[in-house]
Amino acid sequence: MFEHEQVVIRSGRRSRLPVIVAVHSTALGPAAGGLRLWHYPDWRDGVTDALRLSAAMTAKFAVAGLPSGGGKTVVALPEGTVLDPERRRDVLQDVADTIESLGGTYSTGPDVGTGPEDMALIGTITSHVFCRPAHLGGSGDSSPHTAQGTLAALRAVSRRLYGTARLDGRRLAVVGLGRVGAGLARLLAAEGAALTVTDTDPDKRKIGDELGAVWCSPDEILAADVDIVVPAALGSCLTAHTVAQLRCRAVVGPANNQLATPDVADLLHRRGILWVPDYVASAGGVVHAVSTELHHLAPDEVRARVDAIEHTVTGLLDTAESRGRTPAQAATELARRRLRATAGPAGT
Ligand code: PPY
Repeated sequence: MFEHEQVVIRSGRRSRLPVIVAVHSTALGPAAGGLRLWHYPDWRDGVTDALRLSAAMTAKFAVAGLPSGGGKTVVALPEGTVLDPERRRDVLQDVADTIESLGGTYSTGPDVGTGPEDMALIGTITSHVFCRPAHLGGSGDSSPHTAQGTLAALRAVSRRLYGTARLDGRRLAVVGLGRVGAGLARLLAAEGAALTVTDTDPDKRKIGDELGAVWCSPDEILAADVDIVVPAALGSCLTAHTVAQLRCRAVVGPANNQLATPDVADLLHRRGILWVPDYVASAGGVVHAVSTELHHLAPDEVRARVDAIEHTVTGLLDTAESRGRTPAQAATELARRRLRATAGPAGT
């Protein structure tokens, strides 16, 4: 079933690359979601990614209790493409034109492959952009806040499984040391967690060493003997095959689209492994951006909203337990309920 409100696929005027903007829903408010600038075997794979990621943004905002809708932009780069600065600027301007043409229905932000400087450039063409650097009036890099929100989710899970929200001495495996993963690993190390880490980029081993973490190869880390696995790399790491290998009690992390297919949530449940939906654990970044830039909250109020992810997760785990559901089902039902409670797309 096609459930998106609008999907725009355009060949960029300057770059001639496919710019894909998927607006999944504006039922709760104007849509937001980052710009993913990434390689795909075929541009159609970029469309599939945009469709899934934008739907997850709708659920992310609904469960976080924010009045925004879900969208995402993907620029599908052919495999092996390296963008020089000039071409990168062309791509970003093409994206900005497309967003501007949507007239505020959708605002973009950072995602895999983009950051605050890219948002600054987009901001020269359209005002519908989050996370520009602070000196330009934006809320800056969202990744520390995504990491903070994931920490809040981990506390809720720790309390449920071990009776304490403290993570010192807890064994965690962080899969991926990009901006969010490395930030989260630092927060966890500072708290005294025993870390195992990995990344597909061997240079990231330095970060692990700095934190006193055990390095593990990417294809072995999911089977590591740890308490909690924390996916923080590109999506779809949870498959029937990898779930069978897990030795942990929970999987909680900031990576988007962790499940290869939705039924993998049931496999995790049947193995007695607690999985917090990615769109719940990863909400800290958008919560920070939207609360700061749209709702103009003070920094301590914004921080309280990010930390409230702990209560959201606790609530979902309670509901799941009392109704005999998985946390994934409890989250889907909460999102549906909040979306049903509205009249329809914004402005109708
Ligand atoms: C996400 O949370 O998946 C994002 O897309 C990041 C983001 C951050 C801030 C505004 C919009 C999107």
